[in-house]
Amino acid sequence: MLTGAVMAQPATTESKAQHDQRMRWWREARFGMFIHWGLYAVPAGEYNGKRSDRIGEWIMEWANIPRADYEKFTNDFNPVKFDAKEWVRIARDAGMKYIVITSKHHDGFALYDSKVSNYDIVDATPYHRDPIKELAAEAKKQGLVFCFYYSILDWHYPAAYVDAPGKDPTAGNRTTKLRPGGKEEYLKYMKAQLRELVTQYDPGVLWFDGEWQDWWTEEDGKALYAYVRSLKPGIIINNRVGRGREGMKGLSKTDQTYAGDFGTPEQQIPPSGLPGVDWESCMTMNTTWGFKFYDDKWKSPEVIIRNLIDIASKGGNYLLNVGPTKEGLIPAPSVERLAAVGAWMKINGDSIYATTASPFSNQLSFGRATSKGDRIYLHVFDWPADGKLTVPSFGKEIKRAYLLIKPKSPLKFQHLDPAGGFTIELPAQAPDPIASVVVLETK
Ligand code: JFZ
Repeated sequence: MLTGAVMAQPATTESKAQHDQRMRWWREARFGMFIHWGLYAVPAGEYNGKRSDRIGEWIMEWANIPRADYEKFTNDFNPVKFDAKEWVRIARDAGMKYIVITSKHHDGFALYDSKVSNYDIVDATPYHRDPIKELAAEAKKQGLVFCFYYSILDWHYPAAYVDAPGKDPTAGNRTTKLRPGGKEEYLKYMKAQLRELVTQYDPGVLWFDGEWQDWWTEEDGKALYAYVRSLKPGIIINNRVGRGREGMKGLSKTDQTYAGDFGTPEQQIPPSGLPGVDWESCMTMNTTWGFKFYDDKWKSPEVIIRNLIDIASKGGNYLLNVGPTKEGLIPAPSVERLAAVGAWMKINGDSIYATTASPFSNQLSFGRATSKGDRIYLHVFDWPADGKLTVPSFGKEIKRAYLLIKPKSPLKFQHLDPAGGFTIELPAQAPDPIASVVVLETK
């Protein structure tokens, strides 16, 4: 065995330096946009008058819709208002550095022009255009990394069927079975689609999902990981390619090495940082990934911004979702919230991008912290009423302290003996009610 080799992906040999180099842009980016867009935007959470608390892109499952009926949504998927330039602008202005879009979700419908299927936006819908081609080009143009989500679970593939009480055999379901010989056939199909995706659109990440099938093994995951890397050696692949993921917590188990470059907590943030482990929390802004017209349980900008900070302080990335409509629009409440995050990031982005986790051994009582070089960024959520911020010791001395928005005005600070912490004197008013950043330059 090579010393220093990264063993997370036994299918490839890569030194630690090579691995760090491949992960570099992703680690520095910290913030990306998830886009769940597909045929499920047509029913938008309602089928035959039935609504649900469940997620919109699972409607084929919870409304028990047979394949032949679900296919009819293609007739009404005509996103004439889709504007690649505008979508990328919304992401970029939010401070996001990459975009991950559903190339194919569990429903099996391809959002790009696939030559190995007719069940795609170009062949099967009145739109007859490939929005992915425009989005990939526009992302590149505006300096964002373009990436794909791809579901291993496929409710539309002919060899797949559902075997569950009360369920139509061709409807959606949490798990499917494959007819004899179906797995080999389906593997060929997936590889053909993945080849199209990687060679035609040059994605920075492949974000797999739907791996929790009985017929999908860790060996399959390792092989698929190696296949995608063979198409583009520098690509980054999430841990849902294999079977290592521990439920919604999303990080890989440690009993053996599992395929994948990063863990995928879903709708949650790990309680603490995980030194040496790359991870990305994906979250919705309301309660669904795919568009539901009646879901108005929106997170506030405060919650979203503090989630971004909390995640960065633990060394992770934040993949924040939008679910565009069948017309091709990102819902207005999402656009508004992203603009609020962008306004905060424009001023405070230095405290997020290319940072690493908090240097403090415990979570700070007043907020969070990140590090970069000889700087520590303190994110103050609760501004001290007496103007004195108490900062625990972190094993280094402070050289200078200032507000990120006022780098030329030093803040006074005192050393606290014998505990080794500091107090920093702050102005009476918080510069930002959501999170104000204090920079500590250390010796
Ligand atoms: C998955 C998808 O099912 C979901 O539609 C969305 O794309 C999200 C980002 O990823 O979410 C899951 C993952 C696992 C389970 C349920 C939903 N699970 O194991 O029950």
